[in-house]
Amino acid sequence: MTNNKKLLAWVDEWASLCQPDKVYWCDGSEEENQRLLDEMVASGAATKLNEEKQPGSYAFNSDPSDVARVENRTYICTEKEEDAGPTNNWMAPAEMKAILREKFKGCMKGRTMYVIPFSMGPLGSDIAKIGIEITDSAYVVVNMRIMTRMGQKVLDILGDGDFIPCVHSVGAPLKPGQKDAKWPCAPIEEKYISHFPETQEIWSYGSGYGGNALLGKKCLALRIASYVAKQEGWLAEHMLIMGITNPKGEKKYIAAAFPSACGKTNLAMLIPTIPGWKVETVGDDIAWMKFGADGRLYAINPEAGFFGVAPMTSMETNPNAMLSTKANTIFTNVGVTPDGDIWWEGIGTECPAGTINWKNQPHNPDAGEPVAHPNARFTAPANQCPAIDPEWENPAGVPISAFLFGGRRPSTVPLVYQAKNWNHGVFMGSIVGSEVTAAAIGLKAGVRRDPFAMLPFCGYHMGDYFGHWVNIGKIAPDPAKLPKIFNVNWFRKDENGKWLWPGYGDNMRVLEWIFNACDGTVEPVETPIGFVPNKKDINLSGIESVAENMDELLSVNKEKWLDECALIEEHYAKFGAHLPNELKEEFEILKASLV
Ligand code: SAT
Ligand code: MN
Repeated sequence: MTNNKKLLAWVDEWASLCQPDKVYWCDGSEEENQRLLDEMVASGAATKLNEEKQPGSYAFNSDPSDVARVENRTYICTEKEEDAGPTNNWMAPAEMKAILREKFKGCMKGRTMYVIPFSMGPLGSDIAKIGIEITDSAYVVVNMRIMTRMGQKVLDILGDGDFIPCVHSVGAPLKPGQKDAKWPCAPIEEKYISHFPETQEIWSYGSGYGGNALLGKKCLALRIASYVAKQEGWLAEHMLIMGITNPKGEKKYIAAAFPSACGKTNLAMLIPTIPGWKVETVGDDIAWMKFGADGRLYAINPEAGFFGVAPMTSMETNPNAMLSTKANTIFTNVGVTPDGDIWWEGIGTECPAGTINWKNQPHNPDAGEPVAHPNARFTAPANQCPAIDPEWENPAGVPISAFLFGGRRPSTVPLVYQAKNWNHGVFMGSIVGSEVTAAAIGLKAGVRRDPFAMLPFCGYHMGDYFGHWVNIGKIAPDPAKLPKIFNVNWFRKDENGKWLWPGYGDNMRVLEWIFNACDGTVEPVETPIGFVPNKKDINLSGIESVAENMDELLSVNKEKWLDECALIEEHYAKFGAHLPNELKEEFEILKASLV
């Protein structure tokens, strides 16, 4: 319970607007969690999985219209349209609030309004931020309990202090006696994922899925936090954080940005295929970073769990993720086998006959439809990861030695290259592109520019965000201690569409080169786009057959890069006067070096 007057008044105000049957304050206890899960099993919303195979775990199927983030229904509501920039949907705050007040009116009829106090970041850490989410979804409550530090302990720390108010409804009020849907939600055109960065508020209506509904994640820890970070001179980024230890026992942390569903979770939990190296996981999706007293940049993972893509995750591809999900895990849109186990494409076993697919139908192998939705997810507690880093909850964070950017690029972009300096690295981040994946609804296939993998997550003008990155280089207490910047591309293909690089645990070979490049112990090759490795410096022992692909993997084809420049030109044109001069200069240098 709480005596926080602002909080009590805010909850009252929303309860009288949304008109739930009751208001329930979540304490975060095991007992509460079990009760909510039992209720959802009883109502048919959840399936309890086999207690032997998946103890404490549950499966949910979403509505087919509610399977991922909806970018065209996601809004940044700043007073001035220009401040949201060309890459965000914009509406004036007053206009959006007027629309949404109408929608929220009575929207929780027949439901419970849950109040979820949560902390992004270790409890009580001075980098952490407290949010309060009100929601009419018990599914959201049990997921938030895994993804954040949640419950009474957060209220105790909050005291009379300030919090970020987050309002969520699935947008499906019940009439008296009406039977609830298995996954209630509103039609796509009625969904609104709205952010008010200037007043630090989040109002989300109509979706129950992932980043649309678990408001601590993309909404708070990225869209609102990126805005706050710019004001305050720190970084809120769509990055995994991992620790890498070399055979001599030396350890470095790196942070890496890739668009959704490009393998961040796999990289964060990688098991090296070269002897003597160790990888440990701090986070798989979001990094908040501030300069420490020693002048280095320190990162925390604001989350407490993993909301990872299930398909293609297996004991082969990512044993640490599989083991993280072995108990106390929520699965959304996976298949459920007749003996109550989970199944998805690429899990590494044959699909048992009689498996129920994500649409809650018996799987028909002849119908050509997948068992799991391509964006099916697991929600698993981070502390269940066998490779969790001993420092992962250190409130001071971990020191970052390198940033990696990347995406899915079948051609043009080499396996790895290093920036020449900070601003060149910012340029690299600003031009990241990737083939579209299933993590968002309604995107056209093909390569799309996704600068810093922040396109759907930046809470303000993307051009100003580039400027903020340039500025971080300027305000760094000691520029020599800034992280080195690299771009990687595990997804290069040959002309027959075959992968040129084995990926997964073998990505350690590229990380080894990056680790050594940070120490300056390898001699890279200068190209127009940056420094690529000397072939001999990539360790191929055990995968000798890849040697024949290395020329192609490390090649920088001038023709292709000139084509790329035309695309960068188009991309950059969007930012107008907000594009920093430093990046224009970097672009000019690149173009000049290609002709
Ligand atoms: O649904 S989420 O936004 O949390 C997942 C993702 O797109 O990365
Ligand atoms: Mn993500």
